[in-house]
Amino acid sequence: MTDFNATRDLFGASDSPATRLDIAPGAVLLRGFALEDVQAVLEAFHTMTLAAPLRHFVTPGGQTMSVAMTNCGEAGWVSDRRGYRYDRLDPITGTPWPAMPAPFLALAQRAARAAGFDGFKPDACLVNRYVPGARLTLHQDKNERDFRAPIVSVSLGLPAKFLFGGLERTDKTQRIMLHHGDVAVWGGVSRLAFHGVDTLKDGVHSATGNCRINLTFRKVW
Ligand code: MD6
Ligand code: FE
Repeated sequence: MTDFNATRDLFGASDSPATRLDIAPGAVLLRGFALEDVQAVLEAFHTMTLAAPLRHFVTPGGQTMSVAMTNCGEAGWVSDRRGYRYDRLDPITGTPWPAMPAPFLALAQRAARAAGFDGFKPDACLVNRYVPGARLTLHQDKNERDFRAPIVSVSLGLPAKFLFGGLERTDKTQRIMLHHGDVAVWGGVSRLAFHGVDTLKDGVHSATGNCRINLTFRKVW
């Protein structure tokens, strides 16, 4: 199936168990890259979701999304009947999104550098929570203003099957399992590739319980 080029210990501390896999030009998977940050990142996740609770957005078509979402950073991704967009304010609280926690920013910048995108300055982190049965249909991330910056995507908790296609919705998709601690970094000619997440299978993970948490860092403005 997928023709991965795996290279062990290309980056990071010499005792890092991380492995780097090329998914497509500009798209790499850093297996286990976030493991050393997990404790601090999950603590920050719990604190920030108290200020900006996870919620189920409604798509412009009127469907309630199965994935629960929230944001931190200056720009937050929101959806309602009027469309998808980024907003400075949380529509639930009417206040700015919580600041990006330091452990989030540090991890995102370390991963971007390891993937060859030095100087990444994310101003948005979309936080996704999947419970068994939740899925994300094929989409492009194209509401950001600047496509030169990559997206850094951190997976925590239950594993999920990531679908990675091409620049057309109908292009063939690769299927890649994303595990606890994996980080995908995604830019260059793959920046606008269609992608999605297959229906989450039931299970329990020691770090998150019965769910998968995904953090995607973007440069929006
Ligand atoms: C997820 N991720 O993994 C959803 N988008 O839960 C995304 O939609 C995504 O992982 C752009 C780049 C990487 C991603
Ligand atoms: Fe996406």
